Amino acid sequence: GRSALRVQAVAEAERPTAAKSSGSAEPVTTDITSKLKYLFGRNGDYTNADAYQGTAWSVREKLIDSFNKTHEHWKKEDPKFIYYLSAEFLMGRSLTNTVYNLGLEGEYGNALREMGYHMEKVADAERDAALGNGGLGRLAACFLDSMATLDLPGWGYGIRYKYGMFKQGLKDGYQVEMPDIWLTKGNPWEVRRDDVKFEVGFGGRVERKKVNGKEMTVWTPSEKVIAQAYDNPIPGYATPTTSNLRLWDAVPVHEFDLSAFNAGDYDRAMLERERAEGISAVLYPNDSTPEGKELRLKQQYFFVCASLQDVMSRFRAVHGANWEALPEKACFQLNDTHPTIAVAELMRLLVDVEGLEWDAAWTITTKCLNYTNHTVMPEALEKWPVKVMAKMLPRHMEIIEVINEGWTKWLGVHLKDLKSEERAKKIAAMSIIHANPWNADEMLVNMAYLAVVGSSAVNGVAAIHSNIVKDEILNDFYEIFPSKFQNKTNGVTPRRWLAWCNPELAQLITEALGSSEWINDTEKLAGLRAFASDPAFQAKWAAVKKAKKAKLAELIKKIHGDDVNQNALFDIQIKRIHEYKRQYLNVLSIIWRYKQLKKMTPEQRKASAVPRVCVIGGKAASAYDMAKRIIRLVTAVGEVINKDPETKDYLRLYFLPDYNVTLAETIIPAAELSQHISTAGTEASGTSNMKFQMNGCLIMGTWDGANIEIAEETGVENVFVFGVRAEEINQLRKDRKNFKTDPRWDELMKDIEGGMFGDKDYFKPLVDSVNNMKVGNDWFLLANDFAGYLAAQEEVDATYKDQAEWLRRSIMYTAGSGKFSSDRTIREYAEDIWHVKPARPSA
Ligand code: F55
Repeated sequence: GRSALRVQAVAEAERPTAAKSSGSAEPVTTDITSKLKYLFGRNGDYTNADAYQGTAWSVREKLIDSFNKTHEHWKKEDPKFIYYLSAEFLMGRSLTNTVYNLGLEGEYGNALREMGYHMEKVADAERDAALGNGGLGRLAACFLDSMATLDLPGWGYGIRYKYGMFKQGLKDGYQVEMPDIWLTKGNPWEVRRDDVKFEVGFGGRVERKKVNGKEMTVWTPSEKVIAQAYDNPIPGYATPTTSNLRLWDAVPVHEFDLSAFNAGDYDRAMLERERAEGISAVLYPNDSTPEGKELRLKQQYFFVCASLQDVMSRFRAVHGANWEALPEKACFQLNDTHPTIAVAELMRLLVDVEGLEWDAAWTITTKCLNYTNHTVMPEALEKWPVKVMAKMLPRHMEIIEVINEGWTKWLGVHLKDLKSEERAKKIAAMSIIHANPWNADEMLVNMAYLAVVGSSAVNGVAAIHSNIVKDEILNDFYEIFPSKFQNKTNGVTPRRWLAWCNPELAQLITEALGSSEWINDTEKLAGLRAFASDPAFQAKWAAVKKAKKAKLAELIKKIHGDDVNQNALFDIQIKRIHEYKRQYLNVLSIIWRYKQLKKMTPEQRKASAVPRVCVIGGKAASAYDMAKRIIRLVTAVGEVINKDPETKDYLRLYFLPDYNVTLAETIIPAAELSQHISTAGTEASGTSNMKFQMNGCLIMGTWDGANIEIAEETGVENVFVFGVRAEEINQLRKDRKNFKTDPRWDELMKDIEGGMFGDKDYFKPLVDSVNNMKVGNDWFLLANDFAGYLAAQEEVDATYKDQAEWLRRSIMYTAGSGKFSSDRTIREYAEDIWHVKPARPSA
């Protein structure tokens, strides 16, 4: 909106280095019109979607100018680079982010207005780049924004999925999945590099051969594909730096070898195309349990192999075959275990292709690689059957075997003081290759162990999580290499998640602090504490929240056709649907609230009830049956509550379908209370909690993940904390049989089982999963936290009745969010793990 532009006018005036907006519309309108004319054959009478295309293709050129300048500078300076290897980058939309990061909002805002369009509506025509599942993929996207903003020489490397995260629809209240066809109208934010492509092989055989008198290993793959590079420029904020996300598309080898394509080969060539393209066709939509499918391993190797070849070929162009110096010029961050095959691939490239000795190659490999763990759930740790790996990547399987032999041998020496039986046990427990605990005949490659052994540094993503990594998940390794283990608490970019998605709040903050420097120095937000109890400031703060709530209300109206009370407390839970995240517990508390309201007289309700609009959103993995039942429970409860004439003024529950980055940008600024209620010790960090905090949304949370650090920064007394602590979990799980459920809990179980929300049979497994000790055992301890949760909800109501107190807390949240900028996180990675330094091109 208009205010957004005003915030930026302030930001621009103070920005020392960013491209300055002249604000003059004329050259830009001409350019947009010309793009529409010559790229799309259009002449006037543009829709918003047209205006988007014209604007985006025009902005693209400024972006490429900045990209070229940056890369010329980096080529000249030859600094050390960080390469962020990730199977997922959940980028969302690019237009607004690019325009604002480049400081072009004046020019483009004016131009569009002159042409009769609104930037916001135009931007709304863009499709999300949804090349990720959830937190892990979005974290990678925030990291790229911060790396560029901090002028760090660094690229992301991943896969250009043709179909990203599925689109979620609702049919009769049940989730349905639809393909995400995001590339059909072209993608102005990418540049295909026809000169950057690498061969990637699979299968085949491995032989020992004498090459120039030297014994070498030669892998002859039975199948080959080409990895074709696409560059996605990443603009930093308030800097001339524009870095890069390089994504690989899989194409058949023969497309680049027309001589091999003769008439008789037509159908074989077409089949080969399909097989090749299949590799980068679709993102696996699982956010925790990895799918042990061959194609998934193929995707992982595909992008890792292409990325390493790419980095090595650039290194060689400058430094020749001086591979010992590679760690001084390149390091790689493995985003979870998904790219861990890099350990074996870097060894293969150095030993088999470059002819280095094994030990020299191992030193280089371990110096170059680092690993981030994102989960504590044992079932989420990737393990590939040796059989699958040996067939698809025979040489890599050999290399992993040799690594493991060396590793277990080293362990034997290192643990020489242990009794031989204990030593054998420990070595077996730490072996990278081990039997499947559920099937002794099957051998598995443990990718997390391979990542730890092959890396210099291993980190968790929040303080509590890093401690769990050290003390539980990878404890054996921690005891041997304590200094390898670090914490790097996650962060989110304050550009997308505050300044650009909530320009009204950004403007108010800038006015209060007297400058917009907080946008890349979020510790300055602490200055808001001085205004937390100021009634005049509170009133302005409240007005912004109200305006954002109105926008969300509009969206609810569009989707569900209902008008909601905009004075109600907006209570939000948006994240992937998972038993450990406990959306179910949220629903139970909503049902309980509903029942209490029903017991009251109209006068009582009017006198004491705090109206609430509850929103739940999130996708269930397509094969995650229990998660799909939870979605249906949400919609079923909503159907009953939302039309009950006795309660509908006081309580609503809406499931918002197709939760994604763009939807989050509307929902988060409007939220007053957000739910982060995972069983303690299960959510590695959470990152939406940080986005809500920045936007002045109060948090209802368990003592888990980054909630803990958020509470510490905000003041624990300002956060609604409930539930058992992580240290108690193991004992509580053991004592399950002795646990006495709350009578209110029993009542709710009977209600659902008895058909209060219909679909009795469908909900039965849900009830059993938390209620029947034999079936589900309530693994995530919903029953234990239930009473504490209800009590915390009452505290929420009482606090909301005191609007001055609520607003004070809200301001304190934003004021305390400085730590959770991904700029801080990236600075820590750069200093403690990567050892890369800023290199800023001149403006
Ligand atoms: C995706 C694919 C597989 Cl095979 C496994 C996991 C995922 C995935 O999406 N994980 C994920 O999002 N993990 C989350 O990472 C966030 C960033 O560190 C954390 O904040 C969050 O706690 C964690 O669940």
